[in-house]
Amino acid sequence: MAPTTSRRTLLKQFGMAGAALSIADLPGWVLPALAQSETLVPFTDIPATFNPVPNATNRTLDIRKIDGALTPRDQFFAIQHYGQPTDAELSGHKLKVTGLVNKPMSLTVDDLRKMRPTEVVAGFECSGNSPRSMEGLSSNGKWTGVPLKTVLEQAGLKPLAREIVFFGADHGSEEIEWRTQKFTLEQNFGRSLTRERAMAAEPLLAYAMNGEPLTKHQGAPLRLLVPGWYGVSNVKWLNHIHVQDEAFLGRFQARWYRTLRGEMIDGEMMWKETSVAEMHVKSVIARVTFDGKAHKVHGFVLGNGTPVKSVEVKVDEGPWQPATLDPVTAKDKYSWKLFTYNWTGATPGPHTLVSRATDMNGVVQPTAADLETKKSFLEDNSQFPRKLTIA
Ligand SMILES: Nc1nc2c(c(=O)[nH]1)N[C@H]1C(S)=C(S)[C@@H](COP(=O)(O)O)O[C@H]1N2
Ligand SMILES: [Mo]
Repeated sequence: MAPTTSRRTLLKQFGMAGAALSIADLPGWVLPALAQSETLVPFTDIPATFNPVPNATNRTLDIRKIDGALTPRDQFFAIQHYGQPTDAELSGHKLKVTGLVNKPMSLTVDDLRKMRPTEVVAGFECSGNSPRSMEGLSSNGKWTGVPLKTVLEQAGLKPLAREIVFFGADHGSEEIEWRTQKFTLEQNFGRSLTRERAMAAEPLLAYAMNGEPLTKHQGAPLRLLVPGWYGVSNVKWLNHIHVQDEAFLGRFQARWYRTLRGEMIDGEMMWKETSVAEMHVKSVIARVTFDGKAHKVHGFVLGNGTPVKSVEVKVDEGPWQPATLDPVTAKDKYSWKLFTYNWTGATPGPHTLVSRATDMNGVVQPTAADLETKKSFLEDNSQFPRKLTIA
């Protein structure tokens, strides 16, 4: 079966969407689509309090529902710090380009639609995604838009332009402390990219996902997409690009989205604070199914676009065993990569399953213990051991 064909679509076509399943262990969860003979083996590590509430402003993906490469738009995870902007704030939307440019601009999404479109399949996760959120602050979409570079070239960056700042229509009151002074000021959500990064081929001004206009959750009518980077760079409800010389030090650039970690340099521990940027390679076991004979482990890998060399699965204290990468997503640079592992000879009783990914540069997904010197919780790409019980 082509990995891009949704199993749900197939089930619908054959009128089998209502296959009988035991829902006893899944309070508050929508059931994933399964082939008629398959059952879902419930994880025993999902806290009773964990509930993704699919229609709230914030959304967590139920990763057990992943049944194809693209996350449907009503399931795509959603996070924002100031809530969604109001419809009034979005009406008459324009993208302004101001600052160190030869030609300041004001573009409608229709203006952008008239430019040559690009498509990219790109998955991302919030840098706060971790086992605590059952790794559900992650999704994968096919994005359509105009390369950021095209618009910046039309505006013409002046020689002094070094920092490109992106603002959303959403805003909030920020307390800014400076030594003994405190200010409360209204600010829009803002993130920046260096000139070099902004002028690279990948960043996209996206107006559609999975072939349909963005929904409000995804930042309609326009968002920035920086393939290979953590979610925070993908500014939603984008309405203003400001070009400047100095580094942008707004809250979501310079304060909230930083990671503090210790690094041994020349025999001494150095404490580094870095800005959240490219994703670190991570694999996650998303679901386990049973077809009456064998168990199958399904999962995904996210990363910065470096090809994935291998994914391995370990059962209890056994050896690492190779999993199979889905060949289509594996070749799609910024897509998440799907993998499966055939778990044969599962014995009755409780088990722990864990996966780890290794990229072509030899970077191996760390264990939680390996990340001990990472003090702040963002950018947690640790291996996620999953627990279940075989009947
Ligand atoms: N305008 C705006 N864009 C934003 C945010 C925000 O608060 N406001 N949150 C960011 C964060 S922290 C994440 S993880 C991603 C989530 O994108 P999604 O909601 O499409 O999944 O959006 C980013 N873009
Ligand atoms: Mo995020």
